[in-house]
Amino acid sequence: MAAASRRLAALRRQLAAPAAAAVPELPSWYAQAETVDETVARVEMDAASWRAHRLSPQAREQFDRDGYLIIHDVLPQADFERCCAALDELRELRRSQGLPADKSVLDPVFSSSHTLWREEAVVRMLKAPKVLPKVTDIMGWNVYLYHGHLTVDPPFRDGPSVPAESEQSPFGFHRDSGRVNQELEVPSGTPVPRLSVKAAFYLSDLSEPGRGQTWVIPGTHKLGHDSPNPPARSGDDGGSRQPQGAIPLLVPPNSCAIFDRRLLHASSPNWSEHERKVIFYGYGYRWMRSKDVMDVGGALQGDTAACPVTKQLLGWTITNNGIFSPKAEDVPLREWMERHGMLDEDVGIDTVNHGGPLGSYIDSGYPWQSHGDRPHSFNAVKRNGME
Ligand SMILES: O=C(O)CCC(=O)C(=O)O
Ligand SMILES: [Fe+2]
Repeated sequence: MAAASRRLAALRRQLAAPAAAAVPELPSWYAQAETVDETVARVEMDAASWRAHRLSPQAREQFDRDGYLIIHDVLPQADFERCCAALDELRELRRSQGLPADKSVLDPVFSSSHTLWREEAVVRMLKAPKVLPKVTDIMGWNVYLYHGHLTVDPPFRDGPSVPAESEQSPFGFHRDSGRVNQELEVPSGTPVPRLSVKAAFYLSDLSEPGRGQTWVIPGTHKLGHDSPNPPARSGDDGGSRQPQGAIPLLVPPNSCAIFDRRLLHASSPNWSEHERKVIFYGYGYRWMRSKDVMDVGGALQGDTAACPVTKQLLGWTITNNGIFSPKAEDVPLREWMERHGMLDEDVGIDTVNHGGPLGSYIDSGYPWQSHGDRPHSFNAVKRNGME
């Protein structure tokens, strides 16, 4: 009883004199009163290379028609090897933690449960010079990594053994992003908006069938959102059991497939003696929520040495409002593109928030939002009648 009343008295004292509220420390980048010029000067990207790797008219036509594109020799050799080695290391870590040898390693890339993301080549891959210019030509500049995951699929446990196509179970064809496909208000029979594309970096050799290829059904990104998946075939004629039109992406190591998230696609079992290694980077609009654990994204965003475009791609923003109505400081990718003359109609809709009551309110309240001498020279570029 006495003990209980002592505890109660202690509790009362505590409530009467609460400890000073702990003010969380601001991440270091908040404190940087950096001008946009300074930010853009720190961007580590090569404009000539960017121009060379934009979406060609043929590639755009192919992407619009089929819903995907393949890029070969996508990473510089040294980065390719470093990414492979980093995945090997992660596989060893997971095995040492008890993941059975016949189970795939499936992890988010920017998670504190491993250190893959400490490999600079993995982070650099966010801005892969042959990929990012194509992503922005498809999506525009207001993008970030809403989804980054990896898979290391072990060789088939009983040795290589690819079942006859007519005996393979139908794979799990799907559109990405779950409820997005149900909850947007679009008329029956029309597709929902694209919202994101995925870049699959195939690090292992997937040029022979049965090695765990991604399968796609070309053109299905244009189907109505409520159209059912094409039915699996019976295989009775000795042919494939996959839906009509489905094909595997047969690609050599160091290839990338950029695909529209609405494209019906599926992973397939690895029946080969080769390990399959893939890193998937999903680029969505900055106002979309992240689909994966990104608990080290903040650490990288706070890294004052990091390339500002890398930070944007990891979700960096000056204010939350800037997620929806970005100012120049929120979107260094756009800023860099503008200064290198890349903001033409092919990169889509181009507006940033330069004022109005909310803009000025935010300006007055946040000293680190320095605009420098930047002239307000944004052009609103219209494309396909959209604004
Ligand atoms: O593993 C694969 O090949 C495809 C995975 C997938 O469906 C995805 O990343 O959206
Ligand atoms: Fe998927």
